[in-house]
Amino acid sequence: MKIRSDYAILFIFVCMLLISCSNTTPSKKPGAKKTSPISITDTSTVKSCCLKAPGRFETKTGTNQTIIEGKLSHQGMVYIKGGTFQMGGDNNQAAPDEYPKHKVTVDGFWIDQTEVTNGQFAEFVKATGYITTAELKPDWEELKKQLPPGTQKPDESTLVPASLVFAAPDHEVNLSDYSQWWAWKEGACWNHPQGKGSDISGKDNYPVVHVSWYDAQAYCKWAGKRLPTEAEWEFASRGGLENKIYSWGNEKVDEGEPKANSWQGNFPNQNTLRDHYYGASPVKSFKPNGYGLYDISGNVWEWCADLYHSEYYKLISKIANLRNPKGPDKSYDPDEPYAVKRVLRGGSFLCNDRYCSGYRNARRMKSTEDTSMEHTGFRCVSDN
Ligand SMILES: [Ca+2]
Ligand SMILES: [Ca+2]
Repeated sequence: MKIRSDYAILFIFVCMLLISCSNTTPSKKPGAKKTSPISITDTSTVKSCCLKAPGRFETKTGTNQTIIEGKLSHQGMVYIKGGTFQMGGDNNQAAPDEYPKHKVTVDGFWIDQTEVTNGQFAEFVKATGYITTAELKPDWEELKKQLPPGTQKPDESTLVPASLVFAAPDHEVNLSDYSQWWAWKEGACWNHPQGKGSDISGKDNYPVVHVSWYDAQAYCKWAGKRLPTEAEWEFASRGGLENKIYSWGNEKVDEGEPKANSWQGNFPNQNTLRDHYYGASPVKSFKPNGYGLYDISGNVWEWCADLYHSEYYKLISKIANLRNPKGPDKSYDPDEPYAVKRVLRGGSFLCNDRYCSGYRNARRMKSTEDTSMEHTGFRCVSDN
């Protein structure tokens, strides 16, 4: 079981890096405006620093590439007229961070009808020469400044450009242990999604994955757009329906016709393929929601602009006439209290009711800004 053992070591390493990265911010964070109407202070009373979600680590060079703001095109976008809605959990699957449900107003905005595709991301890379976070070798001299004093250098073999790839076990596993189905894969990145030797030939219309929050921000800037706020994303996902669990209504995800690319069967070792897709599907493979948005539920998780704070709704819900909230000004996840995290929404091909039910309108996910994974992508919005 040498491979498993290596993974365990690596995950511990990544965990250490996540913790260590908490107080360090890259010199440039594209678009990282923090204009929250409230201030949330750190409530670091949580003792545990268990690794609850795999993450990568910050690489300064990955965030310093200059991207010139591009000219906006509304091709492939739809305009959503603003409105007021109830934001937050709709059923007993909701996690504590989805409560309380609270009234939010968002102004109108344009939004991509689909997740950003490989073809679109390839155009961006071709035009800018951009290098994604996953393609950069970690710099130990930089990393160790962010780790507890005396931390030993990990094996050189782990300090390589890499990303997190789904690796299904052949047996049931403890769902609290992510390392059972995530592998740190050398060479995995947006155009080599399974690592060296893999490619995206014929997959121009699949969502781009293995992109960090920085990568998503860079693309948005190049496209003259931005990432959606969490409130905009949820308003868009609801598709004009009120207080429904899913973007299509309340019919359970595995009843009736397949409505989103998710995981059917026993996650993560058995997939019945009821929706015909084991991994990501081409965008527009499932019906759009009421606003004409495809795969807003499922397929790949989508980065939002907002920082993640587990207590955010509790605090912000006390504000009357809440309009265009932009998230807290400080990140806090009790699972990893020292990590700076951003919100992700919508679930992925790995979600099912046994596990995360990520395809619910209100489900909140979070990850460090430098994390890239096989099930994570994004879509963009613009104000005009
Ligand atoms: Ca599927
Ligand atoms: Ca999606």
